Amino acid sequence: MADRLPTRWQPRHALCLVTDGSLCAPRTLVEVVSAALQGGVGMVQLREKKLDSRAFVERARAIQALTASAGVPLVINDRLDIALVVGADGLHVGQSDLSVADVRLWLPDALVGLSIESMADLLAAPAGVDYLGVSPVFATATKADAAAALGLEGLAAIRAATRLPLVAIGGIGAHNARAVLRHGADSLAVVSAICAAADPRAAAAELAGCIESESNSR
Ligand code: TZP
Ligand code: MG
Repeated sequence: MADRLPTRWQPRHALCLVTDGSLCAPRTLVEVVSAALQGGVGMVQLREKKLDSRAFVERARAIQALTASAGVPLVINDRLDIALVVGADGLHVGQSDLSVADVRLWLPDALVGLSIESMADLLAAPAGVDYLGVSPVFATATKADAAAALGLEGLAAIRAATRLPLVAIGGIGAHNARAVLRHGADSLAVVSAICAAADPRAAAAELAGCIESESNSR
C-alpha cells in the first residue's frame, strides 16, 4: 500500500470518542460529548447507526458546535452526504462503505480514516487514507458484527507494517489503555468507556492522561 504523508492534522496521541447515543442514557449525547471534550477528548467520530438522515444532520450540527469551539476535529462515520452537508472535518469508512478513492473525489482535503480488521486489510489499504482505525483490539459487546479480536500481538504486527497513524478501538478502557499504546497504537478510540461511564468527563480525563503520560515516556 502507499503510505501517504499528509500535512493535515493527524490523530497522534489523541483520545477519540466514537459516539453511540443509545449508550448515553440517562444523559443526552450532546451532554456526553460536552463532558468528554472537557475531559480531554481530541477527536470525535459521530457514529449513529439508528438515525435517519435529517436527525443525523441535526445531531451532527449540535455536536459540531461543541467540537468547533473546543478546536477538535469532527469526523462522520460512513455518511459522506452528512459530512458534506455539515462541512465536517472528516469521514471514517469501513471495508464495505464507500471506497477511499470515491470519498476523495468529494473530500479532497478532509481527514479520511479507514477501518482495518486484519493484516490483509492493511495490505489492501488504498492511498488517500490519513489514519487507520485498527479493530477490534479486544472483544467488545458494542459492535455486534465486530471481527475476531486482534489482540495486542495483532496490533503490534500491524504497527510494524505501516507508518500511518493507528487509532486502536475495541474493548479499550483505562485498565488496558497503556498496553495498547505500548503495542503501537498512536491514538485510542472508545465508545462505551466514555458513553456508558458514570462520569464521562472523568473517564475521558483518565484515558487522555494515559495517552499523555505514555507519549511523554517514549
Ligand atoms: N469499531 C470496531 S470495534 C467498535 C467499533 C465502532 C466498538 C468499540 O466499542 P467499545 O465500547 O469501545 O469496545
Ligand atoms: Mg461503516
